[in-house]
Amino acid sequence: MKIDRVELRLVAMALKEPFTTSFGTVDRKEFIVVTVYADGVRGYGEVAALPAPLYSYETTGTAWLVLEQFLVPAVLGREWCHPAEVPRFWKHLRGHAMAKCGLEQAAWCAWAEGQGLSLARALGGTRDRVEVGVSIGIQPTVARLLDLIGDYLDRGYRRIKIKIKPGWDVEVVREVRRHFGSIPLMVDANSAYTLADASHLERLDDFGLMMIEQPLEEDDLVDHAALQRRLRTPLCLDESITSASSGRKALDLGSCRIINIKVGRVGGPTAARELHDVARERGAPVWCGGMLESGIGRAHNLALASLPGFVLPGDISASDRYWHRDIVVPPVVMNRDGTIPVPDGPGLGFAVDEQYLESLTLKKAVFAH
Ligand code: SMG
Ligand code: MG
Repeated sequence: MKIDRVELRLVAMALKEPFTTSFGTVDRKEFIVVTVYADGVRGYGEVAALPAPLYSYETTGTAWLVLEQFLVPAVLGREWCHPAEVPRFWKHLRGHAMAKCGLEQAAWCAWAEGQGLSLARALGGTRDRVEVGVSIGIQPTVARLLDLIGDYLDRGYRRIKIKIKPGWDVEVVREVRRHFGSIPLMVDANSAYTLADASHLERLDDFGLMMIEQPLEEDDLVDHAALQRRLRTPLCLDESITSASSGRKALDLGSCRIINIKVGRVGGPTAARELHDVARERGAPVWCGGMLESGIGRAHNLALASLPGFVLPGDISASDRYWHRDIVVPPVVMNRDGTIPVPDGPGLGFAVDEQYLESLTLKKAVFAH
C-alpha cells in the first residue's frame, strides 16, 4: 500500500459541558483529524493532543508541526504491506506520540478498508461489544456530582470514574459511596499528589475503589511503587505509561497493577497492541482510556478495546455524553446494558460526515506525493 495524499485538519468541537480535572478545564475540544488516501481508499485518524500542554507536553500546535515537517514526509509515497510497518518510517524520531498515532491510525483505517476488514478484526479484536464507563470531571458542588452519577447510572454506564484533587477527594468519595452503595467506582488524580500525601491517600482504602488512577507525577514510577506498597487499592497508571516498555517496567517494579491504555499516549495502534500483550503476559488487566475524542478517535478506541486483555470498562462513552452532534454517522450509541457494539463494517465502521467536518475545520493542509 502507498499513501499518496494526506490531509490535516485542525477541528474545534464544543463540548456539551466543560470537563474539569486537577490540571484545568476543557470546554471545547480542539484536535487534528488526519485523512490519508492510499490505493484508492481513504483512512482517518485523530490526534488526541489538547491545545495546551496540560495532560502531556504535546499540543495541537506541536503535533501539527511534527506531522507537517517530519511524519507526513516520512510516509508519503513509501510502500508498505501492513500498517504495523508504518511506525518504522519514524522510528528515528523521538517523542510526539499523539502526532504519530493520528497518522498511524489513518494508515490502519485505510488498510482495513482496502482489505474489507473492520478495524477491530485488523487489530486482532475478539469482542463484538465492549463494556464502557464514564469519566466525570470535578464539579462545582457534591450535589451536582451526585446528580450526574445518578443520571449516568440510569443510562446504564458500567462504572463511574470521578476526578479527584487535593480538597476534592476523600470526603467526596465518602458521599458517593453513601448515596450509591457499592457501585463500580474509581478515581483519577491526573498527578495531583506527591508521595508526601501517602497517608492521606491511604484513607481512600476504606471505600473499596476499583483503582486509583495516576496519583503521582508521570515520571514517578519509583514513588508509585512505594505508594502501591502502602495501599490495598490497586494503582492504575495513565500518563506514566508511554510505551510497551514503560508498561513492562511499571508492572515489574510494582508501580501499578492495572494499566489505562490510550492509543495516542503510547504512539499508535501498534504500540498499544504491544502494551496490551505485555500486560496480558503479566496477568495485569488493562482498559481503554479516553481523551474526549470525536467519533473518529472513538471508533479507533472501540476497535482497540475489543482485544482480549481489555477486561475492565473503558472511558469510551457514547457520542451524546460529549457532543450535540458528532462527526460520524451514525453517532456512537451505548446499549442499555452499558456496552457499545464494536463496528464490524470495513475500516472505521462509521461514515464521516465530511460536510460537517469541513464546517468545523479551522485550518487545513494537503500534502501529495
Ligand atoms: O474521553 O471520556 C473521556 C475522558 C476520559 O478522564 C478521561 N480522560 O486522565 O484519563 C484521563 C483523562 C484525560 C483527558 S483530559 C481532557
Ligand atoms: Mg487518566
